[in-house]
Amino acid sequence: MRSIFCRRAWAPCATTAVGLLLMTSSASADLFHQYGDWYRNVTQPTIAPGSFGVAVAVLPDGRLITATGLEVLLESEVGSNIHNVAATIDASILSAPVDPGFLVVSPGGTRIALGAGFNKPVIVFDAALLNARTPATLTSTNAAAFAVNHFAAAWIDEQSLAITGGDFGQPAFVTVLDTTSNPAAPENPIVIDNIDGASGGIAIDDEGAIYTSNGFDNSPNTPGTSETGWIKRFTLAEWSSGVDFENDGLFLADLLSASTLVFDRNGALIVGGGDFDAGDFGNVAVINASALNTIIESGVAIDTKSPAQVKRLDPLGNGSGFFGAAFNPGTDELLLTDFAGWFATSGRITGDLNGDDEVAGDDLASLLAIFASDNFFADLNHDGVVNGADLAMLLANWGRESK
Ligand SMILES: [Ca+2]
Ligand SMILES: [Ca+2]
Ligand SMILES: [Ca+2]
Ligand SMILES: [Ca+2]
Repeated sequence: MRSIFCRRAWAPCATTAVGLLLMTSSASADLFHQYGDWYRNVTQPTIAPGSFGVAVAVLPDGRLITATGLEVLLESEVGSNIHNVAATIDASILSAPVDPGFLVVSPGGTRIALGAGFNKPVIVFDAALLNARTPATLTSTNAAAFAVNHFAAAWIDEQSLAITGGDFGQPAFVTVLDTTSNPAAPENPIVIDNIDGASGGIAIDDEGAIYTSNGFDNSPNTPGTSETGWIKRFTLAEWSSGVDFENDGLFLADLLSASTLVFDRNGALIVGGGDFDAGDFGNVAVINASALNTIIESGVAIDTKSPAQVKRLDPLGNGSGFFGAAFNPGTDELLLTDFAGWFATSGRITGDLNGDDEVAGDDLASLLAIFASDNFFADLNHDGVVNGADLAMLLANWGRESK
């Protein structure tokens, strides 16, 4: 797939606009309604010495990929919670462990970008290199290391990576990195400038619009300037010609710190982070797709206090935590990450094994065909075995369709 915009001019290329694959919302039911019904624990790899944590992303098939230390790990199968080393970073491109910053997979699943963290590079490589039997060694011949400022990132297509960055106390910005450009001279122009705070999260919708936030307000006492957790949307036409965060774009909501932004397959926007000064933390916020569409198309403000528009997910159940988030396109789950633990909550109704939004005969046949196995999709209570307890859960929801 080629880039969605013309090089140099930042004008949309009509002939390549079909390349956008992100969050194509089907006519299917809304995952939003099921999130938070219950949570399962997800095992994270051990944090490697020298790293502050583990970065995580999800492959299109639902397996987690993670990064810590100088390694990239791959989950052995969907939901296995077993993470095996699938690539190691050679000292020629990175000598100290990743912080890490971020890990993101391109919409087509072919490319991976690993933000190594403060004063470290963004490392880009082909997903096909990941191999748990014979882990790849990432070098300058099979990977590209770009010395670019970064906090969070989102792929626009298989080539272009939108990145939030900035320096402490200075206005943050968004750049778009051409990952095929020369690492010695990266093509990485600023497209959104003058964010009055630290870098926040970033996400791209199916129209190529960029969503980003003020991650930590630089000037909380200056009226008229953006505040921690302000999320704004910039259309493709707007950011392609360069915009100013404070003066341009569409204000969507003030939620948490929005230091994570990610879409699910229905177009709901998942918001992570925390705004401690405002007492807004300890959960992940999910903005329903219809509330988003309404403000974009009609200008009607999002009511962040309405649970029908913005759902708050608190997997720890105690109002604490500072969460990151990812959407799993293979399982329709949200992955919620905090230092205290990782959790997943499903957008599917219990018993809908194939994700077609209803519990019916095909689901029952699937469950019976893999009875006594440890199949992730049929192990509805996640106790490691498919048995009568799971069958009972499926039958309890028989005939149910998601909303
Ligand atoms: Ca401000
Ligand atoms: Ca706020
Ligand atoms: Ca089904
Ligand atoms: Ca079970």
